Amino acid sequence: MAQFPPLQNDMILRAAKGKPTERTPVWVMRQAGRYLPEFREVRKDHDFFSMCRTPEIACEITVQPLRRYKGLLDAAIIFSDILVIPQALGMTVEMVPGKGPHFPEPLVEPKDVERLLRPGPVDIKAQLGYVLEAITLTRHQLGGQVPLLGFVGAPWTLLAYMIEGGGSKTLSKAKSWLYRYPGACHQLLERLTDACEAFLVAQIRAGAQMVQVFDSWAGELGPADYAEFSLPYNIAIAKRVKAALRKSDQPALAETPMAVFPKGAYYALPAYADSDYDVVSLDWTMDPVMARNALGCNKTLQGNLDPSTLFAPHNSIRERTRSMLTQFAGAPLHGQCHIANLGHGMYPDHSPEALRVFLETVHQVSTELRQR
Ligand code: 1CP
Repeated sequence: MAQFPPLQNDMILRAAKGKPTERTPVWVMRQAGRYLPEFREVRKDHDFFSMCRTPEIACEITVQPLRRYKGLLDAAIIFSDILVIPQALGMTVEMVPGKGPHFPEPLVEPKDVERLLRPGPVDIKAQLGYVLEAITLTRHQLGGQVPLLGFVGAPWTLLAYMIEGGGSKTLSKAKSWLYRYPGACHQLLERLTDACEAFLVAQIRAGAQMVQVFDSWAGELGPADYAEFSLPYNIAIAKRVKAALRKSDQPALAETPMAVFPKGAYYALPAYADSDYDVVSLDWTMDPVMARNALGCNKTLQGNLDPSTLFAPHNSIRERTRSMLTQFAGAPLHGQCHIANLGHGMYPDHSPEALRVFLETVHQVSTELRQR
């Protein structure tokens, strides 16, 4: 069992469990990435997935934003991608600079699922050991400054990429599969759920101190389709990860906070109230007061400043961040049970200085709000 340096700032972990914090902790989705010149400097000499597969490089990129925003970020998130799971299931995924992910051979018909489904559970450790190594290395490298987050893509979001073959405006291929081949979709979603469960358990055992399930395409499904093709799988992941850890030789790891980000699926919030997730991430279209009413007081909310706010003049970033914090600080929780974040990830054309303004404002305003 690895011995890691003692944690100096556990604010995010406390907030995730509903415990009081002296101010609102903050991290940002895609905090390591293309908006940072130091990321672009490393990226220009390397292929994206080779970077993910080299623990020293993944570690370096993970700590870049912590170095730049010294003392301002309350978590690191391991540099990797949600699409490493389709790769582990045997698919080829390339990252095209300036364009995004590309699958040269996406799933076209149900028999392609069988091609993926080799018998027996995917050997996550064999396939994705490089992510686990990167996590352990980074946890040591962080020296206990802040917690390290791990993640997976939700089964529905992964299925969408595997069928679309990349990003898409309408997801019409993935959605026509849902309607034409529901049986094959459920078979694939189950397979992905197994992989997500095994991968999250392995990430937590390797040193991840909180994990997030990114359901980035949740809002592309209407309420009934979400209830059939996404929600039950996401709910199962949290339940099964915690159960597996409880039964393991390190049962205390079952306390590791879990977050879910059902982007765009505001109608799904009440269903997560009774789930095993500790944290529900909100995108910027969701109203914090409405979300609190939907989820009740036993979940921590995360989010949700519109990322485009970072293109506004600095004073406007400050005002909008203050307004967001004030909404989350409404009764009955007085600003507790909130982790500040953007409502989605950083964009490549964001200015690093705009992010600094957001982070500093969260520190300053949330400290003030606690003193009221
Ligand atoms: O700081 C961090 O967050 C770094 C780690 C990280 C994470 C959590 C990366 C690095 N990707 C992700 C998750 C991820 N990847 C999601 C879920 C979050 C979200 O919705 O943004 C998704 C949907 C992906 C798929 C993906 N990978 C996209 C989106 C494409 C689309 O359909 O719009 C893109 C552009 C990537 C590439 C990628 N992943 C990460 C980085 C830094 C990059 C840029 C790669 C490059 O340099 O070309």
